[in-house]
Amino acid sequence: MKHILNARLLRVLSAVLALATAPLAYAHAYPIRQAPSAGSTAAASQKDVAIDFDDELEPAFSSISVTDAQGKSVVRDKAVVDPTNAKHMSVALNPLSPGVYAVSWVAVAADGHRTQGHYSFTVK
Ligand SMILES: [Cu+2]
Repeated sequence: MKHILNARLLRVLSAVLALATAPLAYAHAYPIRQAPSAGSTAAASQKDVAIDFDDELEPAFSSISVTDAQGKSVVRDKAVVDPTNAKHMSVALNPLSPGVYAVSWVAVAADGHRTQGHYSFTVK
């Protein structure tokens, strides 16, 4: 009888633990604002792609790549995490010609968790 009670107690304890640690899973960094935004039309004068995240980023492991329809990179330099706002990452662009551009980002949050995503925008 005693071992059955212990098994039940263990199950309850592990359920409580799972609930208690669940919020940590949401500490990953996700974009809250993208400029240009997904599916939008940008001007050829667009100078950069900038993304604001809901959590601070680890600059060494976070990145943004931007490629044209042929898959050719159009970034001027590596993406930079703002030293005064670790939730903001941007990358400077070469002059753009009309076409569809793909943005691909990787964000490593301060807790070491990695998120990634991609979207496209159009230059008229
Ligand atoms: Cu996390």
